[in-house]
Amino acid sequence: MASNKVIITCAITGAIHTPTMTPHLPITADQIASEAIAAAEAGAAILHLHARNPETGQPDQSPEAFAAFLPRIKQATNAAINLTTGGSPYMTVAERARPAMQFQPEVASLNMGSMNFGLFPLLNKYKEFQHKWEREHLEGSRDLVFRNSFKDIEYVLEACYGNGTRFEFECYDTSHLYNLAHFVDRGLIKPPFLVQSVFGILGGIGTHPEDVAHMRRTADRLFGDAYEWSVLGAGAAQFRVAAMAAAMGGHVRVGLEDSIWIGRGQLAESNADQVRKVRQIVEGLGREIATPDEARAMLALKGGDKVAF
Ligand code: KMH
Ligand code: ZN
Repeated sequence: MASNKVIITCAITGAIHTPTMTPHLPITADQIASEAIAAAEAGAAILHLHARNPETGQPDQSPEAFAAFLPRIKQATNAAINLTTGGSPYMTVAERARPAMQFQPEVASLNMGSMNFGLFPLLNKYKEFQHKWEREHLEGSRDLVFRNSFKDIEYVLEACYGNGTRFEFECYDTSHLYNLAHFVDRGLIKPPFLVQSVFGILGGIGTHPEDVAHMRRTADRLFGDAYEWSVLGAGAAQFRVAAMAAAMGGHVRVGLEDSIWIGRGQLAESNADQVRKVRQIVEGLGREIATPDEARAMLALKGGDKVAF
């Protein structure tokens, strides 16, 4: 870890949660833009963005859907924009990579291995849904493989690397760290790189402190000083995992993409509230949060003026 400063990434809306789960899930371009701007103002240095259909709230990976909010966010904040190439696990990698290819962001996510992606336990929490697609989205995950083959990963790397886009490597288990090491060994990934270790997705590693320590020590052994370690805790584990990482010198990711909660049984009313809460944890430990430009320096990002939006 090059610096003691903590990069806060905020993931504004994602493709996991559905409109029925919380009235605070950003869905329209306006909501996504204003939530992203507020999250940056609260201290997020990187904004991880998905798009949604404004009427139904369904994940929408069309470049047009992203074009509806990207310029506004860029003009209003200095935060580094991170576009998803994960989209929804139901999409093909070609579809998923289109926004990052077109808009050439400073950062894009890249999922480092195929896996089960079990959202179906969420069905037990909701009896009715506002939209038909929501139940299908959750139930379909019982028989879903989130596909990220070596060929898929090569596709995204080759499609985006030439644009100067660098990656938030989503690693949901130690095997994904070894996959990442494979691409580093092939010279396809250059340091410094951001490892976003994901805890608590059903199909990936758990959220126990031993899971967090194991991912950290495995990444340290594989990558040494070549990487920056960040953590993402899904659902109720979000702040517990963030606190562990902040105490261990890592960076943190929050946002309604990964958790709709701000406390036990309490819905987060905004992404900015989650940023403020994790900032309190980080600063309470005597660490400082990184500005967007400090994050750019740590991750060798190309600068907000070199994007194609
Ligand atoms: N939803 C997170 C668990 C992506 O967008 O590429 C991981 C993620 C994947 O954000
Ligand atoms: Zn995402």
